[in-house]
Amino acid sequence: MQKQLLMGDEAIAQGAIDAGLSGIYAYPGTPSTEINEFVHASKEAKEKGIKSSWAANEKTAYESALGMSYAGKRAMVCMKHVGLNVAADPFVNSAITGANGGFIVVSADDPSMHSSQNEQDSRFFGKFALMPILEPTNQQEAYDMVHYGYDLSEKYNIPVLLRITTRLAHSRAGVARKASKPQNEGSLPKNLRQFVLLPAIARKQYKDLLQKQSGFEAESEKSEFNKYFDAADKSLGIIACGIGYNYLMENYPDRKVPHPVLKISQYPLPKKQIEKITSECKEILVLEDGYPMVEEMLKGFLGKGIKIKGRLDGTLPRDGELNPNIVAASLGKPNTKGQDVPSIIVGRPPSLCVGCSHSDSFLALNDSLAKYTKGRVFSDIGCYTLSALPPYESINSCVDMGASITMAKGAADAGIIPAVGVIGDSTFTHSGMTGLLDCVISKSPVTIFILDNSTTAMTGGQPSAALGRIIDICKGIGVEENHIRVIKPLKKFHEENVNIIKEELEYNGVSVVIPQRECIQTLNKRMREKFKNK
Ligand SMILES: Cc1ncc(C[n+]2csc(CCOP(=O)(O)OP(=O)(O)O)c2C)c(N)n1
Ligand code: SF4
Repeated sequence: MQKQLLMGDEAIAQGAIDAGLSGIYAYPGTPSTEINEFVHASKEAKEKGIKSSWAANEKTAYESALGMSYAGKRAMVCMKHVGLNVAADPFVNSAITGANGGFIVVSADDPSMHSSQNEQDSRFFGKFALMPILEPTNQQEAYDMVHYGYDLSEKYNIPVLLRITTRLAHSRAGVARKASKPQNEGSLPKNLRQFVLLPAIARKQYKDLLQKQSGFEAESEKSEFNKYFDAADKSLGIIACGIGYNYLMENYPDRKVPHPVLKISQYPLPKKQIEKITSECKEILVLEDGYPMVEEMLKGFLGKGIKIKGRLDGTLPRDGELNPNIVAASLGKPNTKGQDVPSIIVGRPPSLCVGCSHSDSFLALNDSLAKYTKGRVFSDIGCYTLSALPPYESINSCVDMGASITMAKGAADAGIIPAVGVIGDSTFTHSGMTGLLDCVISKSPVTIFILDNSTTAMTGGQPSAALGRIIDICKGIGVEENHIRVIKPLKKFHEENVNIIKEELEYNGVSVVIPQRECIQTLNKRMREKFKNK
């Protein structure tokens, strides 16, 4: 079959479609978003009746995928690395329930934080949950690993974590596809108590999970994805994990590395192969994109024995993503860095689009808060976070999805009044609703802005679960109807909006202000499509 040029994310999606996927669930987040988008847009997936859904958050996505696996079908859930924090409860527990139909969990890490609040390494989560982990080196492996991962998942009845990083997710390479597999017929778990984690059952299941570990290790030992390449110069041995192997090979265009190399793309670590390279070589260099997980494991607590080089001893930077140049420097090779960026190219700080509804909302909020001291606006994650920058400088926090409302509550409890929370519509249904309920229950004096632009703009305009529901949700949660105020964020309504906001800032209870105007990017897109179809 001819190769297809695919991004890492697309290779995973195509791999899943070809490997008999029945359902994929996701909440958008860079760099994972394109996996579900690809399945969503795939004609083939539609013809095969594959379910593809955007969930309200990563936890609900995870549990829906687990339910599909329970029914004996092959399932996938995708998220960015911080999404795995949100889904951590079902993630860790599902290692104990195990899977029925093949279940792959894709977590896309973002070392260097291109578009994230942190650069946590999902491999630690996989290790913590005692799950097998796959970490592709390139797009072809990403595709192949989905097929392999489903077989592994069904062989051991275990969810499998597929960990990728930004560069692999978003760069393209030729991918050869395999023959397409039919979907599973569907079957209930043989043991109907498998998913019932009552303590007595969970204790037994946990022992089963522990027993499976030797099997997982044996699979890693013989895995086609973990390879030992021998070489003459044993002064150094290189352990290269995931995309780190790609960066290493870019430094050897003839593919002849003078030192032994152990390529790792499947965990738990293959102990025998690790023993071989560490016993044969004088020093070890560990290349891993993310935290120094393997390096730490090899060093041990006391750091005695063979010299291990990597991120911990300064051979490689402790933070940020790897690249071929950084790897070259760690090998003592000349810097292959390209030409400097010409001075004519100036950096452009990110900013809200011209005409963005958030812009009018923040101008109104700023004017309403003018008589108070600064430091009262707790925000969240979305396009609106850009209001931290000039010319708005409106917000004072951005921690994790949903934290705006609850931080405002805590600050109000501490006496900061008025305390304002600012959250986007998608973020509100992701994890803001429960915080609002906390506010209502304790009658906190907070003013919550739910910026309703009818989409999940920051990640490219996926549908928002909040669409058309925000007012009813707020009412349902118990916010008083006369303190749910809808405004139109447009310059011509500025004075009117400022007055409404001021009234709510003065109210000694929970009030919600909902600026409602569609994101101009999705509006433009909708209009273009409308005219195209005319
Ligand atoms: C736990 C988690 N999941 C996903 C993301 C990626 N992400 C950042 S903001 C955002 C949603 C933004 O949508 P919305 O709240 O509607 O604000 P908008 O961008 O439309 O202004 C998403 C999905 C994230 N940062 N954290
Ligand atoms: S994409 Fe939409 S929400 Fe984001 S800055 Fe642009 S107009 Fe505003």
